[in-house]
Amino acid sequence: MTQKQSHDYFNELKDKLNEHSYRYYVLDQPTISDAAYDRMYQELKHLEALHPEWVTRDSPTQRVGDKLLEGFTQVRHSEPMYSLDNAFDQDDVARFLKRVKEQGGEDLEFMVEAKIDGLAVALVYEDGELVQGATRGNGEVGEDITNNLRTIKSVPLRLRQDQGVEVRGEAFMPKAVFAALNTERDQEGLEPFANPRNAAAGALRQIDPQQVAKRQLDVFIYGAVTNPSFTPSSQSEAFEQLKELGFKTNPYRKLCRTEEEVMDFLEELTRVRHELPYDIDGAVIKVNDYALQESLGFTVKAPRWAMAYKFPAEVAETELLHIDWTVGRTGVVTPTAVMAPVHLAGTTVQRATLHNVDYIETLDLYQGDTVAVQKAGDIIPEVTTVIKAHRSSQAVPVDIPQVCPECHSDLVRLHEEVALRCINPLCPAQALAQLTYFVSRGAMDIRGLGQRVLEELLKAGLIQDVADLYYLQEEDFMQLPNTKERSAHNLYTAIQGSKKHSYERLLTGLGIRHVGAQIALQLAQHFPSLKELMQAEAREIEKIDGIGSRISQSLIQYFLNEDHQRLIQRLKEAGVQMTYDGPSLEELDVRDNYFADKTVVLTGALSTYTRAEARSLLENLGARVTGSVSGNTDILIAGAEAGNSLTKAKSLGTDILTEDEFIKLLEESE
Ligand code: 3BD
Repeated sequence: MTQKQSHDYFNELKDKLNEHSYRYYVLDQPTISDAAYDRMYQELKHLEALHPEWVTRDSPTQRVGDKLLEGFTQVRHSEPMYSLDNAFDQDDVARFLKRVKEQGGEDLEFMVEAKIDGLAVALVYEDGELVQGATRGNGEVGEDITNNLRTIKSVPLRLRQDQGVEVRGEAFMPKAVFAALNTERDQEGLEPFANPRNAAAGALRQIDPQQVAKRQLDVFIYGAVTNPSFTPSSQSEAFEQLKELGFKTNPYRKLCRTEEEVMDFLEELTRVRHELPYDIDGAVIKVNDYALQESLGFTVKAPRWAMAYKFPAEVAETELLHIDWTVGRTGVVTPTAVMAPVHLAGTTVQRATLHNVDYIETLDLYQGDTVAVQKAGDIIPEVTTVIKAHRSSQAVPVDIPQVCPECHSDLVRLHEEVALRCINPLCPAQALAQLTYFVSRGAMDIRGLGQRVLEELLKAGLIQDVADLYYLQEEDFMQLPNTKERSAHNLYTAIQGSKKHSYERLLTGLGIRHVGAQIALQLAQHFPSLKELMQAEAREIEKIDGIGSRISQSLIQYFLNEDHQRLIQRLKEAGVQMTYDGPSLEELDVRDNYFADKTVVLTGALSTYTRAEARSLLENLGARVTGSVSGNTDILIAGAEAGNSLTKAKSLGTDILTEDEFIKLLEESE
């Protein structure tokens, strides 16, 4: 083949791949096998490696780009992305339909669309090529997340016609992907995401597209900014044209002519919502005709021609069978209601949180009660009320345990606490919870060592406490079920590697009451070694800004305990670092930076750093980062969509920094 022929062949291959990718990811109707697709993809990659000059931005191999070093930049939308007024019941919907009909006449049409519970995004195409992708932001200004949106397989990198258009849609994480992700996070000892929406939001904020690609997001496009080459005259026509251009649109939509049709479709969506492979949280009802839309116009924030209908929270009633009491890391014993299985919001539910003893008393819960359960944030079921009318006259209140369900030692209820606590330091249930916490990201950060492995290690008698981890050999892991040489090696290396962390991580991992990661860091900055901290007197500890007797007493109690002393000794003998190696207080103070000794609150969405990163940078500069604005706050750092905190800071006259100002000051402080 000549160079020319082979380049033509390459282009044909690329076109074919794009077509199959479209059939697979957009239409959901593949016409070749995955294996055949993969062979073509590999061939394309091979040719691109031989001819780097042939690689174009719209090649299917170019979805995952480089990490962003500078964080996201802001972009102004060519036309604002409006909000929607909410309807919470059918009456609200009926009023909306009536109001619109008064202006548009009785026989106007409504497009009713499933409302995808994801994140609103905008995609800009020039000459058929994707050039920008952004978040909605505040509707006027969003963040440029082009490289992240390019990883979504149903986002066309090139349109089926070479034209310019800006479209709007909703990016989301399919339920199945979400479930798998949370299982994985659980095994790694990470907090699960509350719902697919949060998981998708977390994914789109990543600065590394490779990480985003792993999250397998998807998108539905529901609108576009009209321009001379994109001129639908109605929402139904817009959908047709969007499909022709190669966009994925949600099939759950219906053109309705009467109020009855609208209500019927809302009911249909309510019925099918849990069978859909993605979350919807309601419906959007839009006037179909664009000319009529225009004459109805907008309020300051929302179109007068559209309305969002929100599904009511689902409630189910079932019978309480018994209460499961589980012991956490700190010995707190939490109650879970075990109930007769009941169908709720798409899943069968038989367990629901009862929070704590106080909550049970407030509910006034009796054995065998009929209870109402609801999903909080639509994920974790919660018992919300007791149906007292169904209670039998002989019923008795539920039992509150006197002894730990695991180790049978007496439970205590410390004054002013809503929780019951097991205070036996040798309680095995506490041991697992404590180990899980010790290896978690915020503490010793031992990757790969999740709850499952810890459980097996405990069961095999290979460990009892956190110090034992450091005495494990590779062979020990190979005794565990399904553990091969390679993973045994990885676990061993990860544990050994964690020895050399600066000691605030160890201090966090010990799980001393009231001593979380931030307090541990402050303590480590003042006491350069664990030894010095252990010898410190309460009044020395309390000299630290923000640390009072509650924390100092907790530390002193902890270190007085001989079991704890032995544990620390064994950690030390195993070679776990017991000193601080971050910047010293002197270094922090000498720098005399803007943030030193200031009390800072972070609010709104930052685009350059995660909250945790910003917090850690500030703390390294000697600032104290707190959760809410008060008279003690020196500085508020306000990211996008800062809400109440910003209003409050303004009213208090607190110094307010924008994200840009914050970054500039950070750079000057380095
Ligand atoms: C969906 C606005 C209009 C074009 C304004 C009528 C508020 C999120 O499936 N149509 C949809 C969906 C959302 C929409 C419009 N059609 N706006 C729509 C929408 N099928 N979810 N939204 N949005 C998108 C929002 N997002 C974050 C914060 C505040 N508002």
